[in-house]
Amino acid sequence: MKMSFRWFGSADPVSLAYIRQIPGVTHIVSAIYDEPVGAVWPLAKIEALKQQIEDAGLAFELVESVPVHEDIKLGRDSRDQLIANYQQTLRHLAAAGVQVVCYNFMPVFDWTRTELAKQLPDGSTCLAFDSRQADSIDAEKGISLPGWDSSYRSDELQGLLQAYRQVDAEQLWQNLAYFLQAVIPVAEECGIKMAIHPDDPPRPIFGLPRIVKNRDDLARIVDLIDSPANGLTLCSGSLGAGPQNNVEALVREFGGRGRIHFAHIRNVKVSPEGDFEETAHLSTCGSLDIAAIVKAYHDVGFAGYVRPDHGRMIWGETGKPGYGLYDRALGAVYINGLWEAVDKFSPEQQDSAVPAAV
Ligand code: DNO
Ligand code: MN
Repeated sequence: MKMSFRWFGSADPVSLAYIRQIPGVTHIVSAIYDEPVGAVWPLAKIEALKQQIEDAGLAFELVESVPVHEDIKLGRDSRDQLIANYQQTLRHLAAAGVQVVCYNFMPVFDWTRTELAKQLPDGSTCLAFDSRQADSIDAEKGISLPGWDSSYRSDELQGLLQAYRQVDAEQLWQNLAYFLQAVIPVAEECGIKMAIHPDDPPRPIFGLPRIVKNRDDLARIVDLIDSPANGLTLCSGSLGAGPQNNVEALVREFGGRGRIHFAHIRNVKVSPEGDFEETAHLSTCGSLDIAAIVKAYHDVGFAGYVRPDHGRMIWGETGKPGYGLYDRALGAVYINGLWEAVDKFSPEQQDSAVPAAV
């Protein structure tokens, strides 16, 4: 298991120098943030990013995310050119030594929350989702939820929502298959592993379809193209917010098949309706048994990348909600601690510690 930490580039208030001080964090996961969605990421920019990360004593082998243009998800005519650009970006990333590319196929909205700073009893704040509040929003009358509606002008947003009226879940599946059929052979050729991130939360939202929500969806995706290059980012917090999902079982099934390339590990406290708040990573703080999840990764021989996903805001920290330094650092150290214990005291290690009989 290789421990990584997300870094949003030079504008990130969390510096590489600080990330380097977190014990056991060896890798940075980042992206090129100043290219428009759909453009080819220039090799020179990727190499400059890699250099900056390596100068800080860390490694750059994974990207989150190379965003998929809405025209690809919508199946518009322009998709072939956009897919060709995506392929070229993958070639450039591979040339710079990138191994894993995380992406998602969520229409219009990436992760969605109804609150970005919900107060927890200990005084920290976290990201939270209330399904009744989300469902009461009529997206076509305009959306005012925190955090994510800023990337579109309202006429653009309305245009997109209208276009998606023609795209139901089955059509979205067809469009994902079309994308993967073009992209996976290129990924195979240049040695990149693609890793789709699940929908967050794992349910349809604002009338838009979502197709990466549960075990059957993940199985359908990996079976679309049976290649190790067609893999998963298994996000415990996203999938775990679906009361139908058993994250430990998902790790065993898809990790056992060698199809998890990137593990996002975080905890959530979930209600039976699927409302949730993001808690500290510790198992006792949320609904997920993080120790059992880490053990499942160990049991399947997981050798891929992991990162603590979102964290709370603690100790007076301000900045990008979910992406402060302190709670994510605690998460990284906790996960590493679980891994060390599981690894050290696993039956295989015990066996190898016993001197061979003479
Ligand atoms: C949520 C986060 C997301 C994720 C993107 C991947 O769990 O991990 O921001 O990075 O959806 O494309
Ligand atoms: Mn995630």
